[in-house]
Amino acid sequence: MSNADTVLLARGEARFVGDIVPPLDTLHVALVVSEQAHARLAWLDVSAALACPGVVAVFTAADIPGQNQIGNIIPDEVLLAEGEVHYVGQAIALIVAESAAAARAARNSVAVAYEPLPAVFDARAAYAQGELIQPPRTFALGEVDAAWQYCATVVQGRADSGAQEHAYLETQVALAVPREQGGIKLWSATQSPSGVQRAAAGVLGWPMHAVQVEVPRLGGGFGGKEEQGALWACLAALAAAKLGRAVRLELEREEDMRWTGKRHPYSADFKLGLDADGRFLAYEVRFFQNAGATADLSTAILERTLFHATHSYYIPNVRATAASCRTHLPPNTAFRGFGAPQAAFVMECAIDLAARRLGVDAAMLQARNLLQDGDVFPYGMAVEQCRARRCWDEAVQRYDVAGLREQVRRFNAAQRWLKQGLALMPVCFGISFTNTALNQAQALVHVYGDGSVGVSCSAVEMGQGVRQKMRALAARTLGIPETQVRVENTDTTRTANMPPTAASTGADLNGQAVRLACLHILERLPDWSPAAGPEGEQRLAHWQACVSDAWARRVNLSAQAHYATPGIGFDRTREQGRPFAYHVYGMAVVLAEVDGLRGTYRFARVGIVHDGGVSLAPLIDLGQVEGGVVQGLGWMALEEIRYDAHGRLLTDNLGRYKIPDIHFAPPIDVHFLDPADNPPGLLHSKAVGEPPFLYGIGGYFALLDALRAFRPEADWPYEAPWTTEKVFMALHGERP
Ligand code: MTE
Ligand code: LUZ
Ligand code: MOS
Repeated sequence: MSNADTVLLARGEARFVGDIVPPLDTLHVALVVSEQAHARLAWLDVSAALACPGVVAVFTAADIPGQNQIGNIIPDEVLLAEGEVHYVGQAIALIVAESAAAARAARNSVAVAYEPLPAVFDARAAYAQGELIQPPRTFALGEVDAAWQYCATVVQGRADSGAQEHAYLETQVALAVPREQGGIKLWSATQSPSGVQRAAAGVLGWPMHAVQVEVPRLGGGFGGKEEQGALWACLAALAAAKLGRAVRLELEREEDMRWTGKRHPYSADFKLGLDADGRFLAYEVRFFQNAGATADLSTAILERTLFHATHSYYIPNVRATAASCRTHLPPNTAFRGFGAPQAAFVMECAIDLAARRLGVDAAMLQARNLLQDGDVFPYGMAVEQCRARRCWDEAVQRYDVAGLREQVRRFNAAQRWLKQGLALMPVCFGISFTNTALNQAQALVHVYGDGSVGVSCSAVEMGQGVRQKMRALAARTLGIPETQVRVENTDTTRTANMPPTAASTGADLNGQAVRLACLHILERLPDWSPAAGPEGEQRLAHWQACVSDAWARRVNLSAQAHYATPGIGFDRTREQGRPFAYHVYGMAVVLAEVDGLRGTYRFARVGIVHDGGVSLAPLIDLGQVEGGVVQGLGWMALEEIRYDAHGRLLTDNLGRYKIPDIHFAPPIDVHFLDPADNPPGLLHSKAVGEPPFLYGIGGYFALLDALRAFRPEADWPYEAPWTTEKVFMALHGERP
């Protein structure tokens, strides 16, 4: 089954927010942002900007009619700076003009005077100063302090992973158009239409019903528009509401890179204890998360880090502590994996260090400690339907890991300047929003008089194929051809109180709701059987007859449905519960090759066995796995975010910040586990969006393995990413 959306995208026919033709009198905006990471705003004068040609208005915090607040989980984020600024790029004033060029030209006419305040950019430094977003949290299992004495080996170390730019193709964008009776319609590139609706209503001091949000589709989100679409939509809404004219706001690439948050960098201290057989007995880990200047989603991300602290392994005695540290960087935010990759990276570093100490293969320790049914996660949930071992065994066999190892050994013995390295990377990822309340979705299905069907739901299409999945699912449930089904844009007037499309739950939650709505309609069509009856053209004619007959009998041909994931919940006072509906498992084999003279490298091959359940759309899921791995490899290898000493982003374009391209992407073989039922999933499917990102972590260790072939004695710090510069210095710089 192909993805109808892909055809639209390939032909350039897909319509994004930027493709909406705005009203003739639409105004454009430019932002005045902070040039300082932390400062008191001593003086702000916009009068000269107001006098610039084409400028219609300049708005500051004082002009906000409702609340100057868009923080969602914690109300600590102002829309426009008031009194102080907390990061370079924070919005201070909004210039509204007849053209984007006129608005931008007026930017330098806004006078801002800063009184600098001390700034901190490092998570551990912020922690030392007590700058926390919330008190640290701890997940614990067993008796970790008592367990060390029973360990035959104990290793301790530190692991650091870096930030990551979302690099969605479509930058942040919004269009706000005033409606009659007051009110406003927003087209927003957001993963969270209801979140944008709530934030804009708050800023304007209006009830939510006065703000309609429509999302046509996103040119990629990857988490970067889960929370951070709101700021731009609210700014556009503010100007439109104040002026009674349409307002469009679109960031340029460098603005987007400088002003929006990234994946959270983490620093961690770990301690892992093993018995004489290589079984993990005790694990202690402390995470320092660099949250940036405001909470954003940091606390939720920190929570997912804790849930994935032990990753794919069973450890009977665990203490995992995590602190979300407030720094003067743009607020870091959701990014595919949502804190879990950062946790898994630390666990794998601990295993690598233990393997090195013991002189064994890391794979031996990984395999020995894999999760299995009957184990328990540190948060109290039992391991059920565990596929860790099956994925591991199938991958080891399918990709002939023993043969590969021998091949690498021979290659490395024969080559002087090229060395290969191999790593195995299991994956275990919990599915459901860890904030239980978010695990709900709505659908609205209309069967029109001619038998064609319109489906609306809470899911936002961002390239992950959820629209095609919903279309196929509705067609299959109703027993009609896909061509009869259209999936509408996500819109707050059609489905309300939506969670963001995130946590890989989009297809799961919305598919359940769409299916329920379709089933409601089927109940009212007694003459129609979705599974039986005539085939071909006759079948469609029969469907159409049933529909028009039902209409004549005054039967309701529309249905609304709501789905809430059953059986989940988490008690934050005890840090125990069952937060996830199920887990996704998998296993990757990653082969890397390093050029020791240049420090360059390539990933030669990736083989994956993925536990995808019974797929709703195999081609889409394949694309999700491939895309996820490449994005993960980029995070671990190429992509390095750098700020200068004043908190200004240096890597602010795609020349200075290197993301994976088609030349970087290795050949990837993906095998979906089969059979693979999944009772808690929609028609036995499994969520697929985020888990494959974690396979990319294998890239870090494959490179490390290759580097050790050059310098077996070296102990490099566990610091991702392995950029070419770092690889070069590791081989030719000072000995660590
Ligand atoms: N795939 C594409 N092409 N574009 C995206 O923005 N986002 C990822 C993943 N795959 C993304 C993507 C992230 S972070 C999530 S949470 C899921 O898709 C969201 O979609 P789903 O819940 O429907 O899987
Ligand atoms: N968003 C969120 C998420 O609010 N809660 C989550 O658990 C989550 N997980 C992954 C991605 N986004
Ligand atoms: Mo994805 S990080 O849940 O948007």
